[in-house]
Formats: sequence, C-alpha cells, structure tokens
Amino acid sequence: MSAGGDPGSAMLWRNARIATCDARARVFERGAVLSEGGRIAWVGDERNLPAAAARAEIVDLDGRWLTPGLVDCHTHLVFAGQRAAEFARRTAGESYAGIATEGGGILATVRATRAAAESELYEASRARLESLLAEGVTTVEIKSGYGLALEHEARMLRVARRLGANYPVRVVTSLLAAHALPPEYAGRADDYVNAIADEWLPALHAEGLVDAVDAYCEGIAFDVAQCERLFAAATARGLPLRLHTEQLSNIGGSQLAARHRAASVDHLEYTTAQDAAALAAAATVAVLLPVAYYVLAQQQPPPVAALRDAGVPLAVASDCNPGTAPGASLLLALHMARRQFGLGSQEVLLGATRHAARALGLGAVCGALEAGLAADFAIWSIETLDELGYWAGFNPCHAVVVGGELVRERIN
Ligand code: DI6
Ligand code: FE
Repeated sequence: MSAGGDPGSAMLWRNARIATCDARARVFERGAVLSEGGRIAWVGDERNLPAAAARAEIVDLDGRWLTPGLVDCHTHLVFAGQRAAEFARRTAGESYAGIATEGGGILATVRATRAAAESELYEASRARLESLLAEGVTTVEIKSGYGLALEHEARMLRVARRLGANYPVRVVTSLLAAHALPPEYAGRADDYVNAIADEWLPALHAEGLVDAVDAYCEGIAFDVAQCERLFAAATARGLPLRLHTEQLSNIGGSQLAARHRAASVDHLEYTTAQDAAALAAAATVAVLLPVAYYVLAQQQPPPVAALRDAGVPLAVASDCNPGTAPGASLLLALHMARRQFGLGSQEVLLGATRHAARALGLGAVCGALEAGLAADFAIWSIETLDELGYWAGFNPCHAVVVGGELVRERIN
C-alpha cells in the first residue's frame, strides 16, 4: 500500500472489503472510503465513486478488510509496577477481595504509582498503549485511580493527556479517584468522597484533565450513596458518568447508573434482568470485561441474553490493569467475549467500534464509517469478519489510519 501526500489532503482508500459499523451495518465487498481534512467524505461501493474521488491520492488495499479504528473504552493503562506475586497467591487459591481487604490489590499499585517519577509512569504506560495501537485501536479511554490523592491523580491524568498528545490516538480520561479508599482516609469513606466531589473534581476539571467521572460501586469499594454523591458533582459540571459495578456482587449499581443516565456501566457479572431493563431505558451502554472475568476465574458470566433482549448496547474492552487484566490486548478481550460470554463476531466488532464510541460519548465523532466522522480505520489481513474475536494471541491488523493518515503499516 504506502501513502504519502499532505496530511488532510484527499485520499481514496480503495479495493477494500468494508464493514461500516454504522446504524445500517453496511458491508461492501468491493468498497472504498474517501477521506479529506481528517474526516470521511464518502464510503461505499467502488462502482459508485463520487466525482471528488478523481482528484484524491489512491491507496490500494489489495482486497483487505477495512473497519472503523477500534475503540478501547475501559482501561487503567497508566500505572507503575506489577502484581505478579499477588497473581501467584490467587492461582494458589487466595481471593482477590481477601487480598484487597488486607491492603494489597489496588492499594499495592497505588504505592508503586505514587513512588514512580512522572517520567517513569509515562514510560511504563506507553509500552501498553503501543500494544493497543498495534491492534488497530485509534481511541482509548484511560482512568486515574492509582493515585488516590489529588496530586497523584493529577499526575496520572497528565500522563494520559501526554500519551494522547504524543501518539496518533484519541485519549478520553476518566477520574476514578473512588476506586479504593486510600490509607489517609481509613475509616472515613464519606470524607474521602466529599473531598473528591468538592475539591479534587473541580480542580482537576478546571485543569482540563477530566472528560468523565467513574467510581467502583461494590461491597469492597464504595456504596450507592457515595457513588451518587460523586455523580451529582459530575453532573453539575456536565461530565458524563461511568460505573464499575456488579463485578463481585450486586449492591444496586446498575440501578443507580440508570437513574443518572450514565454513559456506561462496566463488568456486570451480577447484573439482573431488571437491571438490564433499567439500563436499556436509560440508553446506558454495558461494557463487558472478559479478561478480568477470566483472570479472576469467575464462574458467573454477565447476563448477556438479558442485556441483548432488553436492547442494551454491548461494548467490550481490555480493562488493561495490573490486578485483574494484566495485558494490553483488545483483540484478546474480543476473543474471550466470544468464547466465555457467547458474543458473535458481529457483536464484538460493534462492541469495539460503534458501541464503545457511544460508551465514551463519541458516537458522533468516531466508531463507524460514515461521512463526517473521523477517518480512523483499521485494515486487517483476514479473509472473513468472523476472524475478529477468533484469533487469541495473534494480531492480524495490517495497517492503521488516523485522521486520514497512514500511521502504521506492517511490512509483509
Ligand atoms: N475492577 C477491576 O477489575 C479493576 N478495577 C476495578 O474496579 C482492577 C484494578 C486492580 O486490581 O488494580
Ligand atoms: Fe476497570
């Protein structure tokens, strides 16, 4: 393939098989996309090229599949250190919740993240981001939540912003200060939540570091009233909401999220059919995190059939984090969503494109191939779309285009 030209100039990406992932879910067996000024100007069958295609520079995709660039809508990829010793304890039978209650788990990574220099945090995180980008990810959500002090949460979010500035990827940040209770606030969870709502969120938002607010609503983390307090503060600033919930138990997280019209709820192993109905009514996206389910050796999968029947859009994300999803592969998550949760290939494709973009409030920006959306594409060396979520530990992504520019191409 190979493409030069000025950034933003008209490019015709032709001789491709195309899955648009838009509301019409169109497939073109001999398709082309025209990009200009960083956006899609036209997509369709090659036989119906618009007149503007005549002055575009041409890139021949040799019949490869072209999809929207992937969207990883749930990651904790900024952190320092690793928790391999904890993983060994867990494979020997200890529980995740038990280790967390003793001050390990998330708090172990908090200690390592606070101790790291900002440059070390950046270096460790960029390796994980690069792994996702090689898989065709062009938009990634990155959470804070391993700082748990204003200064350290700010550092994590700054690193996330720097990654977005230095790599060809759209980064969306979420403030997840309510991830675990830091030792400074032991026994004072309400005070901690008030500090986040009244001081940290306003300060970090004013610095331009926060795109959304997330919390961990779980028996071992924060209760419904505490998460509600944060949601009120976020909504007052016009920020979208997400919630980690029903991963280990059900204390009413999905119902809370639905009441507040959260953009997404994430995990959902303990969600009920009534919860699914509430999420559907609130137009909240369900984000499935099969790598965490696998690493925790959980036995109860999310109620996929109930979510599907209720009409809840399903997204799939990597959950990249050192505790429950130690890796940085969205493609592996898609495979696991199929094998463990029974999603189809079309469902995982939408789960990593249109529905994931919607979970991030970016439905009008990316996640589908439609005129006006960003010209972000993943180009695949696959024969059939059924190969998405089929390969486990193999990456068939051939090339990546961001804003109409070729940013990565495999030599083969
Ligand atoms: N649920 C998870 O699976 C991650 N965070 C959360 O709330 C795990 C984070 C960690 O163990 O470091
Ligand atoms: Fe998570």
